Amino acid sequence: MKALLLIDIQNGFCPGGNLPVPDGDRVVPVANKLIDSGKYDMILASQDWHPAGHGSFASTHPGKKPFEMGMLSGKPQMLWPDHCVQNTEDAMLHPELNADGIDFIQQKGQNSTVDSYSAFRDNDQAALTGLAAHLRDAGVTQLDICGLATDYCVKFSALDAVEMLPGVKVRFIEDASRGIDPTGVKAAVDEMRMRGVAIIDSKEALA
Ligand code: VGL
Ligand code: ZN
Repeated sequence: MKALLLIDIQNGFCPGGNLPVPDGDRVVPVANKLIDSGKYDMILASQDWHPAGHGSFASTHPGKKPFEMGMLSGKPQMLWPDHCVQNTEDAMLHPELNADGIDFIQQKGQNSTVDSYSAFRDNDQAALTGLAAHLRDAGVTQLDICGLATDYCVKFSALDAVEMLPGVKVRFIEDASRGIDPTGVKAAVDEMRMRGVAIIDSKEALA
């Protein structure tokens, strides 16, 4: 049972969005090729889905600017521009992504008091989204992960997949992903590899 998990391929993380990842939209044609390939039994997508005034937004912290560190519920937190606010254009999946091919959408980040990079659980690891149980119940044995952003939501999702789904082969599809910071991307790929995530490209995924 092979599943593909597309992370946060939303307007907000593409050029023109509120938290644009460089070349973020370039993952869309690659993701569509994967969706249309027939290689996957199940295709899932995550959607960053914040309430207005979320605690990860710099605008919520007087005197703070985006990309500065702040505190959230007593823990250090990277402060972001307002992004992916529920029901706004910024939060919609990229319009060219083949949404008809997606079987299940996992929203995340709804709790204002904690950020949720991973599609599986909040950053403090207290609350689960239910995605791990969903994949377990479906009998998934291989999970390919890609999307935006490599150094944040993709990395944390892949590391949680390894930890929360023992026995499942987890692979990161590099050319179907883009990151925010080049140094962070390199560290993220190294960390994923070290923790047992296979690093592949879409050609290998489609082979
Ligand atoms: C993300 C920062 C804040 C991501 C989401 O999708 O990587 N990054 N929220
Ligand atoms: Zn977010």
